[in-house]
Amino acid sequence: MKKIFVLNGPNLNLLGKRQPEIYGYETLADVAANCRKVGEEFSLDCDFRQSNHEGELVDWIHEAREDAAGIIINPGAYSHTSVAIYDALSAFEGPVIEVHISNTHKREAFRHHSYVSLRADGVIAGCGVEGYSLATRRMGGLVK
Ligand code: CA2
Repeated sequence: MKKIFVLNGPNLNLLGKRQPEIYGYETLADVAANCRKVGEEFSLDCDFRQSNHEGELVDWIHEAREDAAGIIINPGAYSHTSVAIYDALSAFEGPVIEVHISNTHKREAFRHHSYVSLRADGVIAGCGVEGYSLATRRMGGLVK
């Protein structure tokens, strides 16, 4: 089994509890269970985490340099603001896939730019929480 990190940024702990018209009805725990299930098909051990704190996400990306073969990340609003997360990901050598549940390009202009996309090897947006399964499948092909 190869370990991958699946990292989630601020407010994603509210998934399934608020704004279902944008983010759907599944909770982050449902998403984690599904990632683990899909991961097993590709011999991936999904280490699934969420934080509301930029520095904690940076620390986890540093940890991934030693412990993870790839990173799937939904940085939430930090996608649009965080040079620190971009810099941390740039120091990670494995594949990075960025996931957004909503289609950020169909939303407010401030969501159209992502610092993380400058580093990501793949970007999935607007596929709902299925984007995490798609990203896990893709990661299975990249780290085998
Ligand atoms: O579409 C996405 O996955 C986003 O990364 C979600 C972020 C948003 O700032 C990005 O522009 C796009 C927001 C996450 C907030 O998640 C919530 C979920 C349920 C209820 C309220 C917030």
